[in-house]
Amino acid sequence: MMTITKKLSGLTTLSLGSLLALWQAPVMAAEFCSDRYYIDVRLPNHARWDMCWEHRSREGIVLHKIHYTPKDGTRRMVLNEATIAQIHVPYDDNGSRYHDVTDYGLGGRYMSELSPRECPHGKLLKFGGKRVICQQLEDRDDTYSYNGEHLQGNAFSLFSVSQIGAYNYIPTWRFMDDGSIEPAMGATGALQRYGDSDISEHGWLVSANKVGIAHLHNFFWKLDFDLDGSGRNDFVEELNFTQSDGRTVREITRYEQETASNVNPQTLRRWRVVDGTATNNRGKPISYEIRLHQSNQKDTGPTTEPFTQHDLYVTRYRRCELFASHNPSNGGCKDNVAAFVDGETITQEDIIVWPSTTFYHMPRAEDAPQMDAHWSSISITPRDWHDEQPVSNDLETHDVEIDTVDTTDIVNTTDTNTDIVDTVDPDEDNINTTDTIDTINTSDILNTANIIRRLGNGGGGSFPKESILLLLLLLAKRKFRHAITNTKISLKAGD
Ligand SMILES: [Cu+2]
Repeated sequence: MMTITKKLSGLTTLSLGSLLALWQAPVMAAEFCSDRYYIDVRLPNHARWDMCWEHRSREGIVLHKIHYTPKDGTRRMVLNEATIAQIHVPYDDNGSRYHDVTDYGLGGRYMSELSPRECPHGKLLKFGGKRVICQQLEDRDDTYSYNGEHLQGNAFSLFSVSQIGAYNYIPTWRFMDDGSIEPAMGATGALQRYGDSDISEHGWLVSANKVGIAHLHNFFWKLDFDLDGSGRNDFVEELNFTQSDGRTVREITRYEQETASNVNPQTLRRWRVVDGTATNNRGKPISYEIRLHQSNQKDTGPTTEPFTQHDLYVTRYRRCELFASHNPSNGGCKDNVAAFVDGETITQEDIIVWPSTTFYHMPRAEDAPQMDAHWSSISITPRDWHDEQPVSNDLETHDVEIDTVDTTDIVNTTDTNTDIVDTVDPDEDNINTTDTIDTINTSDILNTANIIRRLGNGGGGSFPKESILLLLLLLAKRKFRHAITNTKISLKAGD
């Protein structure tokens, strides 16, 4: 999809004289997919994420070729593919044991059409004419708050909604300005199964003689890490921390073969996917760390559900290994992720990580007739990907780059009333020229300056620098309008 964002984000980085050339330049096609399925987001503080997306009937929204570019840093691939691999929902009365992704599916007719109201200040992405993804910019936690300096962190998120039975699932991916990724799953809607009071020990009485049957939601993700773009030189480590006599000692075990592992609160266990070649400027291998920080509830199901025995699996890539359970086993493929772990070496092989987390849902009276969203998530954070804290507001060490702020950012963060861009006009896939004429107005420029001030020195402001920026932007605005007027026809043709 050709978005105005790409053009405008570059607008203020160019000299005013080259403005016209910029506007007429063709938009560079996405590297791995058509523009329509390409997402390219630059966060207000310079970090950039770009990726492709795909709709599948079972997995729903699948993300591909996920690249992260730190502020002033190198664009590198993190994940070749990221997807939901199963939602397994066994009920306490053993009356149902759902495998929602394979038995039903997150995509196709189960995927809901999103309304603009569900995506405030965001952008709706369409599949086959249906609005299926909401893309939003959002604040995250503080990047830091230290010695009187404060920097608000930001992120962008993608979510879709799938209705399966009475449940609405909300698969969500959050991409942070510091390179962190948070895959999350929300579940709302209504309780799926009730019984009468003779099975009350399997649930909770939510109204007269009506028991909401308790159940587990086991969420599985499938993460194909290809750090720095190469799939075959990544390896996986398990990190444990053993406490003894007041000291804690780190132990690192590198997986040589396919492995199933568990959360271990006693050893503070986490895992790390490490690139075999690329290092940061300090010579440390770049890596991403995986923590299952919500796995304080665990399902250990019957022997017919061996995939519940472990919390995280590491396997060698096989084309037919798609789902954590109920995997299509025709053609000799195994049925579930526990069976995928069959002793194969993972050295110099493309590695897949299958993290999971469990939510035990014991119904409450408050869950009927509708229930609130309950959320489960896992944590994927960079370790030695950077040389230091990658998000900085120090404009003295980084050139004053006005391109931090593009119009999308402005709309999403400070100027929600403007009718710019499809961020607030979800019915349109593409921007038309009428939209663009409005894109920069004086209030936006003022907002831009505000954002620069915030980025520049935590709100204190440095008047002369901003005055220059403001002047440049005002000049840019005049030139820009002129450029648009002159190139309206060529833009339409190129669109
Ligand atoms: Cu539930």
